[in-house]
Amino acid sequence: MDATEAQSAEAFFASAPPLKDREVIVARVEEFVRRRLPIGGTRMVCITSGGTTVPLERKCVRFIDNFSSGHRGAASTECFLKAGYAVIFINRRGSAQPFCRSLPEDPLLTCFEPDGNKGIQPDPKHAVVVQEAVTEYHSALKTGYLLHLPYTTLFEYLEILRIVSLSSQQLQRHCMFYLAAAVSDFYVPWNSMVEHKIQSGVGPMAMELAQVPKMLMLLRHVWAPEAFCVSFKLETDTNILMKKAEAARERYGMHAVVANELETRKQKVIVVTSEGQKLVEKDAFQADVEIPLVNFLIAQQTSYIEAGGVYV
Ligand code: 9Z3
Repeated sequence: MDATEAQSAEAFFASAPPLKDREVIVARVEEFVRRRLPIGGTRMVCITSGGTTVPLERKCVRFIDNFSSGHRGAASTECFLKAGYAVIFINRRGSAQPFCRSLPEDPLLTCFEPDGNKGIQPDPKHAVVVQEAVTEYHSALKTGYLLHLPYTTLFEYLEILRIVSLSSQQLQRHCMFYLAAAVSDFYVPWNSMVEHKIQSGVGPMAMELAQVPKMLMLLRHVWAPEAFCVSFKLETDTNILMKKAEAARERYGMHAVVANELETRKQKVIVVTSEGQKLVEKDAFQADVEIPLVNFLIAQQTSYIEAGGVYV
């Protein structure tokens, strides 16, 4: 990567607002990574999920958002945990969570009912799914296999991703990055952002957005150069999807790029690796396309580890 790219990334972080609870997050990540040592035991994956927001005002009333329900990240977290991986789940506050995908939309209000004695009890209609979700989630937390780090803004997302990747360097090829979050390409730099709510009634408004530095490049080559890196490419125009995915793999040196089209993303994806393109589809017996996708990527990482890093 060239010096200008590294400089613009440094400038981004230097001007970003301070990350709330930074020390706590760093300590939790370091402890989580330490539990995976010595290398060769449990592998670790960092899954990003949901869409980042780009605030337009420091005291933020308005923001730009990127689409992602968080389903891909939540389902994949479940699959990696089942496969024995330790998972750092970086997700957008309020987006889908692992083990909760079969709960109704407002689980707290719908799954519980008054017991007639000033207390509450699970509604029998939902008792089984609630019990499964709570048991599986808490068991993953208690056994130290799941670390959940929520974000809202693009600034928080990139700060947390940098903390995790720098910390995970020591896991070398036994760490995977699975970057399913929908990350904004444009933003308003903090030092040029207005403090108060932008006023209306003054006619049309023009706003210039800066380009977000290419952090995938930094992650891959500087922050965690040995980790197995998987990024996602989302398009709505299928005619350009594969070209963009191939270009992303080459440009950023990703080990795999998962190409998906918005409308069919839950049924099929195409994974681009140095070996070519692989169609991964959900079959009639699988609940989610993430099951075959995660299995395929785990096998790819195994080859990467066994090849001693000579892979790309
Ligand atoms: C994806 O492509 C994800 O698969 C989806 C998942 C966001 C489509 P859902 O959360 O959807 O299950 O509703 N994520 C990456 C999207 C993205 O922003 N990629 C960037 C790009 O395409 C590269 S990092 O330029």
